[in-house]
Amino acid sequence: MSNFTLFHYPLSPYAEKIRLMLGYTGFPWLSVRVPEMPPRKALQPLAGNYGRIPVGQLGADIFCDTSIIADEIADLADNHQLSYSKSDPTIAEFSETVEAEVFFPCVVAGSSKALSAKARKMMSLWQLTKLVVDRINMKRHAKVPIVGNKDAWIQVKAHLEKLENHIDKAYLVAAEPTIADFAAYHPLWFLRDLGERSIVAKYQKVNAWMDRMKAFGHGNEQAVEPVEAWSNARNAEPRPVPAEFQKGQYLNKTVEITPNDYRLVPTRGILAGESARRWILAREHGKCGKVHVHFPKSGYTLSGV
Ligand SMILES: N[C@@H](CCC(=O)N[C@@H](CS)C(=O)NCC(=O)O)C(=O)O
Repeated sequence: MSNFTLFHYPLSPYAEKIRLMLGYTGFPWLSVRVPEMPPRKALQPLAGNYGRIPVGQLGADIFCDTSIIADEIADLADNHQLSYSKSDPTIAEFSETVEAEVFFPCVVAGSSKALSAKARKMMSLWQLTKLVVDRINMKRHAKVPIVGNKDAWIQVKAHLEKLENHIDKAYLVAAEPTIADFAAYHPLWFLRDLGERSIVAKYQKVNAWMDRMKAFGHGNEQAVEPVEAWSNARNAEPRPVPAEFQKGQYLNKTVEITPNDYRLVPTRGILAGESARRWILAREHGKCGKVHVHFPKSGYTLSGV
């Protein structure tokens, strides 16, 4: 049993990408529910100030960003088609594009009355107001353009048309799901299933593919409190860092890693290793002991302190 743990909240599309991968691969997982916005007390001991969701955990190794979490799940499931680093490069590239080009347009277009009603059932009016203010601030400080309502709809429509013309198999690139399916699914899930926007139903192949994806569900999920996740970290050692990761001018030095696009909050630690695709930060906290926090290089910047 892997004790894979996911820190997430129900309305998060990127978390849905990973929940669905866990449903598809079928191994049991531990679920820590976190608030919809920082501060997230469950995560601070493990991942410092990293401000995005989801975050994954295996023992004393913590994984930030779904590109890294997906690679870990692919390894656990021994299914390279689910990995960004081990699947065919054209699949990995397609996955990154299909997700990046439509995530914010779907979030903007999916923000409907139906979504507000769902959010209202999970949050008080005060929390909901705080969430709206938080997201306005997040967008204001973002370094990527976030589309307005009119452009969002234009881009969503163009995307749905492109996808409808693309689909000629059960899944986007093969008869079995690959990482491309999970990357493409979650923004549309926000639009169709959370926002209840009817536009997706007009694209029959896309709609049927989404139904096939949705049917994987979330698998064998067990809710746990943060203390259990912290104690799992405390009772484990970080995985050994491979010798080929132990290089570079910042090795063993204090550094910060910051997303390049939004939630530009740095995570500080000592660089324990780096590969072509990831950085590993060593951090320590009384609640969880020593942990290694893994970040992708793509989309993040490392700086010396
Ligand atoms: N590149 C990141 C993006 C993650 C992301 O944007 N997550 C959203 C939720 S779906 C987020 O963190 N929003 C701000 C928040 O929840 O505080 C990944 O792949 O994990």
